[in-house]
Amino acid sequence: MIKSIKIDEIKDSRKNRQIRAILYTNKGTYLGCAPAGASTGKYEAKTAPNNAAIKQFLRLKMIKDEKKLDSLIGKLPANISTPLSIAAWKANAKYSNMFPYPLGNVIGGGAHGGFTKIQEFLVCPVKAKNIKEAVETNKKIHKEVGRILRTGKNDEGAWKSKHDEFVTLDVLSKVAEKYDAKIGIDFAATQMLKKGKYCYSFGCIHKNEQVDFVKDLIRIYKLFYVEDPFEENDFSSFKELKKKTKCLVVGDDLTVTNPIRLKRAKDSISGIIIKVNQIGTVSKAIQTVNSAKKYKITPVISHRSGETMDPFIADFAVSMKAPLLKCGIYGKEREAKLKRLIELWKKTKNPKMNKI
Ligand code: 2PG
Ligand code: MG
Repeated sequence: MIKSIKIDEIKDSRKNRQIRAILYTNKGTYLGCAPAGASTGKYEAKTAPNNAAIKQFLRLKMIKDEKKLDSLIGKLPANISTPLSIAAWKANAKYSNMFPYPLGNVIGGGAHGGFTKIQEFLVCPVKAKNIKEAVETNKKIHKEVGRILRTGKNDEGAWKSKHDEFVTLDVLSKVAEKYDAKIGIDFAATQMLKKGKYCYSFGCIHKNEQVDFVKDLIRIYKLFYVEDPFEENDFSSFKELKKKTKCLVVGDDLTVTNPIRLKRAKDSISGIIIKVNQIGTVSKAIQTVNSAKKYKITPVISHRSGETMDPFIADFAVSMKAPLLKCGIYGKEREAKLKRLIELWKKTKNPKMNKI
């Protein structure tokens, strides 16, 4: 039972102010924080200025039962419903013994800062036997790539490459291979589209050429994962690519954790990004994860570019038996999630790495 709820503001990794909810219950105290995206999808749940969002919540009657909280806050702006919903979920969290592989952001660009127009170059330590080894492998890759690129880091603690996408992929694939890790890309393609062309740092290619171009990248760099390779309404190109490849074809801005958009995308994708603040509440995100599993689509629990110290996504990924947790590698907000995975592994009876 909820005794009281406190709402305040904290700064995220970009120093923007985000809402935090603190739930005092008879079982204990639970926190939830709102993260924030930079490359947000058009169909994500709407937010409101923090003050206005908090006011809307305060107008609701006092809520006593944390299990009922989600349904009452579902219509509030996502920047207030998300932290409340996360805090309430923690009060009743149930875990599995299946751990996700960390999908780590090594090099970045696009809306997160950097020269490449591709937003994220990711690695996944698919051969790691336990979570500690997995986290450490990603760290080693990040460090070694940094020594080669010799640049600064962006919003997600990923290196800003000063090379074009091809040279960047050459660098990453060499290092990843050394550590038996696979690589992936988040194009965040909506942000790349200019007058019917997808623009890379090496130049632009016509929209209609993108399926074949992505297919070539998958083959050349042995990619196991491509996220948002097409803009957020292009269900048919996703579908065409899915037919032509075994690589995970993942929707983010396309699907925005929304069960209705997922249903429309079920033949277009083989993986789906899950971000609670895209849909507003944990219960709706759980609904999307469960539908994805029904369609044999891999759920990928994900951070946002603006993150807080809340490790929630680590707990959520273990609870939902998600095979992948997409998170940065460097920076205290990212490391809080990775540390939490290791802590949970130690607490779990018979822990296992999930199958991708
Ligand atoms: C993404 C995310 C996280 P943002 O596109 O997948 O990396 O970015 O939070 O800016 O939407
Ligand atoms: Mg994305």
